[in-house]
Amino acid sequence: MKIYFAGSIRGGRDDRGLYRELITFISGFGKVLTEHIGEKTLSEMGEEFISDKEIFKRDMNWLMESDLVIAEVTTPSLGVGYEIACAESLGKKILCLFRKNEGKRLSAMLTGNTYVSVGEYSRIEEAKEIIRDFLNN
Ligand code: 6IA
Repeated sequence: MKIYFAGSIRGGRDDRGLYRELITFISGFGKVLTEHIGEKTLSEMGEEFISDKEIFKRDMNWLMESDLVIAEVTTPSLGVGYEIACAESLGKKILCLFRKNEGKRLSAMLTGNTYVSVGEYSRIEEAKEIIRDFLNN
């Protein structure tokens, strides 16, 4: 199983540690194509050694190749929103994870979209449980 994990990069890197922990957990179920999303060294400015055109091309290829998409959407990111929309067009299964009780509300484009599964959680253990259920179905 090939899994595309999406998380904010230029939208803000506050949750990078959380992404990393989720990616490690998801790796127990299959190959995570986008392991770098949790990298500590990857800043909001992104990678300097690869052009944006190359990033876009590579990520779109990975998205097409993937079996399903898991996106952590608490930190709003245009790139993650774009990837979710593309994944829907490609007919991929999509799970969005959103941390509740932080005074934020998730976009209605996701909460109102019956194609997308949205899992709300407070603690990371709950997020893992949601992922486990999603992947076992
Ligand atoms: O708008 P954002 O930058 O927050 O969009 C984040 C999303 O777009 C992620 O889910 C990624 O899949 C994708 N993305 C955006 N920038 C990059 C990127 N920069 N690398 C890979 N995917 C990206 C360079 C990082 C480098 C370590 C290769």
